[in-house]
Amino acid sequence: MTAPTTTAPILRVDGDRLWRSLMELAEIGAYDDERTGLRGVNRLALTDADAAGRRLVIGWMREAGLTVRVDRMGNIYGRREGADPDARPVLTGSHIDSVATAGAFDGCLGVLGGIEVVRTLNDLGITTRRPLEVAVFTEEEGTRFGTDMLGSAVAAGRITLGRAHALTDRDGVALGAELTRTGFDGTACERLDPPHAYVECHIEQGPVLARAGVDIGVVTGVQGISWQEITLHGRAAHAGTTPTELRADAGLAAARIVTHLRAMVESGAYGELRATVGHMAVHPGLTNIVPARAELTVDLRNPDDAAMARAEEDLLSHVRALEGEQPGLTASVRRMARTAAVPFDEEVQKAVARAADDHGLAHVSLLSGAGHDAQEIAALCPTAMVFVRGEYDGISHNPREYSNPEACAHGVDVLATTLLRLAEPVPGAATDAVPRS
Ligand code: HGY
Ligand code: MN
Ligand code: MN
Repeated sequence: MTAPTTTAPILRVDGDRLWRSLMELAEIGAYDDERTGLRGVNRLALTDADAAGRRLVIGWMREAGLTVRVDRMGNIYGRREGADPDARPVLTGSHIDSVATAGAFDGCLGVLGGIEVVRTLNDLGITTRRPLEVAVFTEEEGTRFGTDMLGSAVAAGRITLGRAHALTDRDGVALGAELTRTGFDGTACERLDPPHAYVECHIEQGPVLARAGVDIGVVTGVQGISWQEITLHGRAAHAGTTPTELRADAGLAAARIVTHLRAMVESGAYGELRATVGHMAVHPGLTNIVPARAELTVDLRNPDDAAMARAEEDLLSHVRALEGEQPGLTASVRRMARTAAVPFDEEVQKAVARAADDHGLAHVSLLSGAGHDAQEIAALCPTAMVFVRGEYDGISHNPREYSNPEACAHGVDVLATTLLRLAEPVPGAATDAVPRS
């Protein structure tokens, strides 16, 4: 696809209206976070809070004149018709499901930014040749049903609907049942027809843009992701009477894995590997009983697929070695999610960079440390992302997550201009820049 060459208009959105929408959505699933003293957001996929957020967003889509459809994976699409209804649409969007200790921006900026672009096009009476669609993908975080970018992976065909529906949360509740319970078991086909292009606006969730002193990131791609669940089976025993050499201590084995992962990262043998044990539990979890069982999740990230594969190998052989360390200890490993590094489309990246230049916004190019729906939709069409700078070293998955109103508006301005150019404004439509409100 060639990047749009027209020096088409630049589009400025209404930053205050965008901010109001962000703050209103953030109140759904809000909680007072004791650790930080801040207002956090807990809106796990397909919980009542997520369902309420979905209904609020669908209301805003309809107010903006979008035709809304929900597919069998619960993905929501709002469609703005173009002059050429047969033209493949330009797609934008992201997710509104959150982790349990979220802020107001992760995913939401991309969905509400897309709706704000539509509102601005409506305000200006701009018609585009191509339709424009705004997507809300289901279970992007993967924190409830254990597989991230799930809705977009089903839309792109990497994961089947049946497999996704059968995934269960820690209480054994199946995703398919939750779609039905919340009323988001839509009827539209879950496989997305390839759009013309996809551009997603998202907070960076890291320190790069702030350290570079810029608001905008042109995202070159996403690093590889590997999620595994490791269960260590030991033997419950009395904490006082059981000699050390007779123990099969699952807790000890789990601790050994945590420290081994950090040693792998610090060894430098696996490039820019990042390793996280986000969940760890021992059972029965009582003071005077040697742990019979331990479960932990391992999240590995690496921009280099070969180094990632070697790291996974190293981890697996370490787990196998632990089995020989204590009599009777065994381990089981379950893959939860695995995606290779994904490069984004050069032409779409250029379109984003050109839009930032035309807005007079400095920008840097960078690889995404986080996973995003864009990495799945990239399998269907030319795709790239606009990153928005965060404060406090871009902390995220923490209620301290914060991007200021200016940075959010700048990011969505760049998104709006990029989308407009890709969707091709129909001559005669008002195309002046909208003065920021
Ligand atoms: O895990 C991630 O990178 C994203 O937040 N789903
Ligand atoms: Mn996200
Ligand atoms: Mn996230």
